[in-house]
Amino acid sequence: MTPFKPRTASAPRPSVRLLLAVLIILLIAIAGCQRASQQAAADQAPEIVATLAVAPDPAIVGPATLEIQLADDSGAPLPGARIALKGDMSHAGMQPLLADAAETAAGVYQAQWSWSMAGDWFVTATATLPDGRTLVRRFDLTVSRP
Ligand SMILES: [Cu+2]
Repeated sequence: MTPFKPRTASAPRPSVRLLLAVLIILLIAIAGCQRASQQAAADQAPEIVATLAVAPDPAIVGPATLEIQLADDSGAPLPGARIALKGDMSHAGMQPLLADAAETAAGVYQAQWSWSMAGDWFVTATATLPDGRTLVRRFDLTVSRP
């Protein structure tokens, strides 16, 4: 037989619960931002030289080819990497452009692309190198109207 136990603590009032919910959402959002910025900063191969070339150049709205070249610190091409490209605009609220670059010659990686809007863009190249390290580089460029 279980004796009746009166509750001494009352349930939190709705305003307290709302405050807790907002606090939890904020904490999750802050954690998410920190993860995103850590990913962007995680370049583990600073001695590798990465260059971006775009065609057409200067960039205009519409179809384009993006080419990343990787070279080691002696200037030799670096083959065998896997490269993912992400294009973001400097203003908020746009879907990023995403593409994988395929190796077309030793150390040369190309992706088909389509600039969707004129303005200031930054392309983030994230490469997994043959030795397992991650290379992250950001390239800023301006896309014009055709
Ligand atoms: Cu835009």
